[in-house]
Amino acid sequence: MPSSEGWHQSEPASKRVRRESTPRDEAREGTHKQSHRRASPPDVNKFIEEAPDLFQYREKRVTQAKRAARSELSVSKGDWQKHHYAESAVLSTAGITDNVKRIHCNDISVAEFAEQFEGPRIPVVITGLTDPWPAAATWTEEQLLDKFGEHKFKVGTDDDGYGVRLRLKHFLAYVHDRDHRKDDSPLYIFDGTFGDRATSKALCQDYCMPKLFAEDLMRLAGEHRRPPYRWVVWGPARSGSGLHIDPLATSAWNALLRGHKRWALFPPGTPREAVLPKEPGLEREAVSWFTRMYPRTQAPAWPHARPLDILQGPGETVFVPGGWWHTVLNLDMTIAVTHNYASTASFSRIWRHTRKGRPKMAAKWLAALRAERPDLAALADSSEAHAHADSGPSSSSSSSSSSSSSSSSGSSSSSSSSSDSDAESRQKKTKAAS
Ligand SMILES: O=C(O)CCC(=O)C(=O)O
Repeated sequence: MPSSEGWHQSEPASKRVRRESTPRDEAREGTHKQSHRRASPPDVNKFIEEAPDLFQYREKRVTQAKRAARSELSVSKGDWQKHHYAESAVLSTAGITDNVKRIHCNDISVAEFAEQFEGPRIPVVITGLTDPWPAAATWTEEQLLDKFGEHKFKVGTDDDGYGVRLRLKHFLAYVHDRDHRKDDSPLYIFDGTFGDRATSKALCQDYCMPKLFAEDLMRLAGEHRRPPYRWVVWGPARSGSGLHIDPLATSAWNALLRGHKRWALFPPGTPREAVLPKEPGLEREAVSWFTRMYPRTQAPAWPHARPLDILQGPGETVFVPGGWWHTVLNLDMTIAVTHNYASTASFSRIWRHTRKGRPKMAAKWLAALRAERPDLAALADSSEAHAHADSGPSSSSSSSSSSSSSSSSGSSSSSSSSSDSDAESRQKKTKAAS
């Protein structure tokens, strides 16, 4: 990816799409005026083709995608709207206090970030990272439609594990359609292949790897061998990602260009059955989780760590350390990009999970590390030696569980129990990206 040097915002921030400001936004506007300026809403007609034959064609494609992505829901019986979440208060952030620290990217060095956040695994929101990206100006619905309208992005996974894809022009028409707009948990573009496909890989030129995350050790395993690691995540209000832990104990950064996301995060070690009890819908749908589960975590008698709450605005990047449970609800139309990565600070834990979950890839990775990072190869060797000497159960499997990145529209399986293997979650995430 190109470096950020020499990049300019080619469109005024005032053109950016956003919902009405909340008091929290106004407060932030004081410090990040440029990325929080009010913008006029998009011209909905641009996305909706009114010609009846085109309307029918689009409806057919959308219905096919819905049926494939959520076969348990009947489109014709209205199952997509049966919970009436569109009329509920689930998008209200009244009473939610964002309790995660903000740092500006220019105020912290890579070494300080590793010491203060990556090593101790502390979530943080970074501001300013996306300011120099072309995407800060060009990832508007209108411009994405112009450039990528014909490209089929992934909006879900079917029952056989294959990606369900929809042209962006159809997806955006779906998002703005007055009937589909009431879907409980709408379709969500959650696409891990955009960087590999001829008609979407230009998106990679629109942002750069932030210096804080640039180490990205898994790239040493080779672009085609490493697990899926980058996703564009674009979706409307009430779409989102069900509660999960990211695979192989990797950390993630999630940069939001447009719209607002609500996050809840639980620290490593939080028992799965506490935060994700076996109740229909909770696993897949962020909107159900926030409606039914979140209030329980606020009750005085809640016996576990309470979630960290983040209300992420445009221009903010959330750092999710490995092993943290997290779920995300889109509060309005959001346009974001997310990467998973491994760094020196988290290497030992990620190595243990990778060796166990992806042994072939681990071998190639280790060979590359021997050449490029002998210090880390030595760490891997010593953990290997410990693993052989250890006759008891593997300590790595209990330290955290892993799962696919999961969209609430079911673009991949949503989460795993602490007994799930990384191999299984890796498989889910790989399929999700197909
Ligand atoms: O929907 C989102 O933005 C969150 C994505 C996410 O949680 C993940 O990729 O692990």
